[in-house]
Amino acid sequence: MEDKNMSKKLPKGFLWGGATADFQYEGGFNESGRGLLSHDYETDGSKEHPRHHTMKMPDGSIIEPKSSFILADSVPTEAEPVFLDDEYYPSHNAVDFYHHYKEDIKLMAGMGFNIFRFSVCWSRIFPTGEEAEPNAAGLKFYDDVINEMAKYNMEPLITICHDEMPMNLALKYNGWTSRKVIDAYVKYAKTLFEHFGNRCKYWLTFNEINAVRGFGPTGVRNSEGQDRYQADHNMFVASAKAVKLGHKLIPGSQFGTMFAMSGAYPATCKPEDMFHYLQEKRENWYFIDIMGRGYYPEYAAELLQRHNVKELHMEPEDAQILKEGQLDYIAFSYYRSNTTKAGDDWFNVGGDSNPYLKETPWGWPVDPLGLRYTMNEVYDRIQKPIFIVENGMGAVDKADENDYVEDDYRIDYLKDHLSAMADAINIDHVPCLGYTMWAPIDLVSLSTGEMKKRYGFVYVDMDDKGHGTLKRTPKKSYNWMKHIIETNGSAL
Ligand code: BGP
Repeated sequence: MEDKNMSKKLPKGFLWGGATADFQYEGGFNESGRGLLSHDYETDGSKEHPRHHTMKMPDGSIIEPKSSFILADSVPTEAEPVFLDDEYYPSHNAVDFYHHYKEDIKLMAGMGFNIFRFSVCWSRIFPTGEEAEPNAAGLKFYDDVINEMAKYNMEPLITICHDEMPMNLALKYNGWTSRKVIDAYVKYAKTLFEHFGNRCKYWLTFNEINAVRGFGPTGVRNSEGQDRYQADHNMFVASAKAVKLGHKLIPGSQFGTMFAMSGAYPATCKPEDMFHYLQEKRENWYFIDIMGRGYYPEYAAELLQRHNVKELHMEPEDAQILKEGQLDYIAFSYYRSNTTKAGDDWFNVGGDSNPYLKETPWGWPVDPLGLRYTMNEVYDRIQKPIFIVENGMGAVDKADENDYVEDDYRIDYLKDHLSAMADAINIDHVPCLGYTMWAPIDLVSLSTGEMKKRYGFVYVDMDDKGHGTLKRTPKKSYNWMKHIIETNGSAL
């Protein structure tokens, strides 16, 4: 479906960059007064390595749940988080952007990035989420980062909350189920607007809001059903309040929320599979519709009932808040597509494999045309510009003795996806602000908590247990991407 004759050159001003998340990249967990973060306890979700989450019970005993899902339900209110000396916590040091930011930003600038998406660590700014005043040392770190970027004319795209919260808010209020967390979030967002608004135009209120659940991201103990959807409602209100406030405080600011979008296909043309597919799509549209259009869609009643939600608690002013705090653009991550059929679980990421697609070593189907499809679908529905803020290929990179990686597979993946994106923009006329690839410098994988699943244009010498020199070495894809950006897509 790729149109080989059509130019891939992108419109003037297209934003090219990369994307990262604080707890996977930054490290510096005990620097600048950073408080405990939910992800300090939930860092590893692979089957072989259940998410790490140690808690001290009131009687002093230590609990270590066996899986993230059991985990979320079993966190007792009175428990205190503790760290065990002999355990490795990826969020603690990550790949140490905290001390390497100058070097990393220079490397990104070397590829020609004009934007860099990063998330601010909430507990670096408000260590418990409840302080009266922000932590000045935490703000300074991001000042330094943004000022360093400015030297290269690289603008920030700030994710206010990337699947995390100060641990205190999670334990004390059962995370996002409480409206107290809305207030804490809005105060935090306001601090960021007042402090960085003169240098930052593009903002994301949340990362992958449709996919986040579990104790780490939402701070909610039972992250399904009633509690989960209540938490989502509170996040919608928090986002809308932040958008309204941001527009007021920062003239010309542009707000999005990031949604996890996988292309989805019905496994067959059987009507039951097609209807299931419709319902499955609504699992995502629910979030995009509410935040992009500013109201709950009619189908929400059926969806909530299906998820055993009895009633969402809403304040009388919420409808107006949602209306006034609509997003300016729709940002999404796109890595893969899925198939779905009647009887599959909701959110059944994976489904049956698609015989028409190849898969990555992690079994993720590679589907560039699905990206073009998704861009069209989102724009047709919401009629607001798109921003692709995550896309990339996780692979086991084999570095030679000089730490050099020949990652032709990554080049192929990116070439095909960027070409599909260019076709959506140039042929289908989908307005798209930019593209930030996940993740320009190798960092800790979210789903495995390890280093072996790498995405970067730049190799980082670190292993799954945090050992290594942290030396940065550009891969083959680094120069390839540099050329694509230099030609604004023409070389695709
Ligand atoms: C997205 C997250 C990122 C990131 C990416 C890749 O869901 O927003 O934080 O990690 O997925 O996922 P993984 O590292 O599990 O391959």
